[in-house]
Amino acid sequence: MEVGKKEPRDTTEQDYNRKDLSAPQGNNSHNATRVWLDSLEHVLEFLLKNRDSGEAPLLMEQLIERLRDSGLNIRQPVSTSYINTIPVEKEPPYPGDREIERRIKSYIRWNAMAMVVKANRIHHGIGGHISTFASCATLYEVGFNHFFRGSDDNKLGDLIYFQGHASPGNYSRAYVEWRIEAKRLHHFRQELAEVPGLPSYPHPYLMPEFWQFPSVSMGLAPIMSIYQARFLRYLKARGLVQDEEPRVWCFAGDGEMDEPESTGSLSLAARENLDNLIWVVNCNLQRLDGPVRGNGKIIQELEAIFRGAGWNVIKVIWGSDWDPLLRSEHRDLLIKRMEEAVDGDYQKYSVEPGSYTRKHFFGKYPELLELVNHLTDDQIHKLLRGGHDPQKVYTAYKTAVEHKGSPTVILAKTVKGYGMGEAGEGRNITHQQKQLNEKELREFRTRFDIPLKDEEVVETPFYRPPQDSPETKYLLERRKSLGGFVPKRRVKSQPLEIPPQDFFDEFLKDSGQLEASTTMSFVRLLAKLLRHPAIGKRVVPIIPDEARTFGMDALFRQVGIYSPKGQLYEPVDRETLLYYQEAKDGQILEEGITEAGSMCSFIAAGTSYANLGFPMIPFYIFYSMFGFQRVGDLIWAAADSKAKGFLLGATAGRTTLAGEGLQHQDGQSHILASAVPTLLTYDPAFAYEIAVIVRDGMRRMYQNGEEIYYYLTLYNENYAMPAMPEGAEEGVLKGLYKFRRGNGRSKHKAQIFGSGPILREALRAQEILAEKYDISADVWSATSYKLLRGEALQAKRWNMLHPTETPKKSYVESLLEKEAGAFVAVSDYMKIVPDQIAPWVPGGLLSLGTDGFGRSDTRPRLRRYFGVDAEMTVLATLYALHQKGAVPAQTVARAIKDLGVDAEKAAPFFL
Ligand SMILES: Cc1ncc(C[n+]2csc(CCOP(=O)(O)OP(=O)(O)O)c2C)c(N)n1
Ligand SMILES: [Mg+2]
Repeated sequence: MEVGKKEPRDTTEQDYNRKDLSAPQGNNSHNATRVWLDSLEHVLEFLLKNRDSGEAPLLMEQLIERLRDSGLNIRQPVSTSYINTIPVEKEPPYPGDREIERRIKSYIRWNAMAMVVKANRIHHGIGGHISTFASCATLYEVGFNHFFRGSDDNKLGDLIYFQGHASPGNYSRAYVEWRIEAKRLHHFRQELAEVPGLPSYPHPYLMPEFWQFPSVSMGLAPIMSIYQARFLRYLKARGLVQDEEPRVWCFAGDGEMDEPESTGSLSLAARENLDNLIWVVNCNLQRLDGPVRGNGKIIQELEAIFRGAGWNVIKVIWGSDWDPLLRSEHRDLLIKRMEEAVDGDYQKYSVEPGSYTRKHFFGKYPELLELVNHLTDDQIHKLLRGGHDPQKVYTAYKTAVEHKGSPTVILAKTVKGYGMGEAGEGRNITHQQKQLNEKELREFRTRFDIPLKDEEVVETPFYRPPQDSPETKYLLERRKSLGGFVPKRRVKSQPLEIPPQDFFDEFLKDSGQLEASTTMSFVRLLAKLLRHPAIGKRVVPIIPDEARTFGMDALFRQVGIYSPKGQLYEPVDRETLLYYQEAKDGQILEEGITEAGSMCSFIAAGTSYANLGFPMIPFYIFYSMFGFQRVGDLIWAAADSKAKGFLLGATAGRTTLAGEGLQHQDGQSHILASAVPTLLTYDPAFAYEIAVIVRDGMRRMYQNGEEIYYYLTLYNENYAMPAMPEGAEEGVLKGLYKFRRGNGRSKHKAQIFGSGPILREALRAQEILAEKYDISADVWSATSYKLLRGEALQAKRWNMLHPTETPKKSYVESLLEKEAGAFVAVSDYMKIVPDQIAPWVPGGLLSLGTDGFGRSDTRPRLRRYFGVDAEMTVLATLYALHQKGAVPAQTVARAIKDLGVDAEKAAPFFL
């Protein structure tokens, strides 16, 4: 041991008892610490004594606030007092003309209400909502007059997700903006009327010049808005857009926050510092049936969730009328009372007269009762909630747009059905209220000063101030200075030039000895597209943590994984060629395990051609089982959004994905996909089919401007890829073509349709049938039953409606009419997939498929179990021929034995 150095020793119990471990620095600072600790002890003593007074949390909050104000990095508490986040002293002056804005807002309120009332008067039960917009009118109007930026002058406008069922408010504003005419308001929810009406909700598909984002399926708009904001950053990081960054706003309901999609991706928004994103949650404390959190406080609960996730939270709870009360000497007691009351109480206060609130809210404490002595009952009833006070809302929005480093959520307290009075204000029935009687209409008119006479009110006419009125001038000037009207959807982008045919040629050739799966073939094509000098930068590969499963890890190095932070660590596989490379300008969106998030990225990229004026080509590749049945509603929203791009369901097929079992093996996505009208679905078997489909898809979507998108299933079975047969292209795209003829010499004929890797079972069946049963079977590749059916339905409909004219023949009919023998279809999907075309197959179609739950086992065993292997295909062909009288029953019975099929095994359909 060195001389002069003290030997270290363990801390002893006496040390702890001496309580001086916290001040090792020396006597002076030791004493100072002692004093601080003592004073904190006093505070603690005080708090413990006043445990029930509600002062403890307040004091703690004030302390934390002070510490933060003084620049210390203090963690935010997850919840704060039930008061506005921004104190009154920090409110900026209101920049607009409050009076004129109030009048405009009132007219918009009136028309929004009137359009629902009128529609339901004429068509009872047509529906619509009054109370939601009534609660968020101020939240919208402050935005329209001061914040929402339009996209005129070729700028990128703000991207705004409006609360879906508040759509009457948007239509009504468009009307007072002189953008749409009264006749369209008259036809709200009557889109099939002669005068085209207005869609119930924000549907870009149905009103493509107006709506940008579908938002009424609860929870989808919130999650889509996160990935939209993120996609803007992605484009910027990759140097693809240089304009001033638009903001993404999302208006959502408090009930809507219960959807897992609403809150499921909050942490991504915070992690990636999306300060271009602002959510406004309209906390009217009610959902459809009743209170959102009657026994609690939705605003407090949401605050904790958002803060916990790292968001900037701004609570707008109380209107300016409360400011003097909150400035009084009884401030703390008032806050305590505000915190005691639950949302169910607050709902009651909005329904009952002021006397009730005086007695039950303020009356609980004599000091508070006295505090409101100077107010009449009516004044108490009208004490505004923050979300109805333009000053408070403006303050919150201004703070939100100036906030840096994280997304902001504004939790605005409102009253559902505000202004509807007895017809529904704050009542549980308000969500469904579609009618107001004469008295209620008159009260509404009076409350909002609508210039209509008593006798006019009965008719509930729409009202808009004349074009040269101060109100119209004001609101038009406001919109002009903010860059134009919103919402507005416009396709500004130019068509893309698609790579020429020879770019794809390598995929049309025979692969020789080389075996590959359709997944590998697709990945090779994607890698090549990424390298294309013009198109490459527009390709957006999206993967939910499955790149290695699909053999896409080579792309990590080729184009990098997008991360706003770049790569702050050395990846463990750095010395390998294909290491996990994250980069600020990475091109891959590696989303982690979130199919919902990935789908939102797909939508953001797929709508970029319209919403950002810059076409991008997303390729979203996922486990086919976790596509349609997992995020089917987002796939539906993609169609409504007019998204373009390619969805790739990989590891497809109930039997091709061997081993994975019931929860993974997909035999149904093609049937679920068949329900989406603008989705083109394909089940390709070979590399050339994929190349033909992808090329044509790019041509149709990005060159011809068709607003469609694609779903392709990809499999992981390896085999040699054949060359494309002469002239097959048309059939590949239309859904069916002859791949290999039978020998033509045999006694009987048959036609077998195969899809995906199961086409190879059909080819094996072809051989067995020729060798053992003297049957010449032609084998067809059926790439899309959905498309065949769609085209056949068109022809059928035309024929039905034009009975005296020469009937039209569908593609599938003209293709099959000259073919002889029995028709059998086999695929790795449910029988109902090929059955889609059965009505047009001469003599009917016998379909084999994979109905039932999957099992973990080998491919041959699974294919036998579901009855989609070559042997079962042979059997089915024989049976189909027998039914036509061509083959005796004994031949079929013998074949069952010869082919080793167990006829008594239970059918797997319901097992
Ligand atoms: C996924 C989904 N489920 C159910 C509905 C039906 N629905 C429409 S509005 C609504 C209540 C919405 O409550 P909230 O989000 O609080 O909105 P508010 O009208 O109160 O502003 C429901 C259940 C829907 N549109 N979407
Ligand atoms: Mg609500």
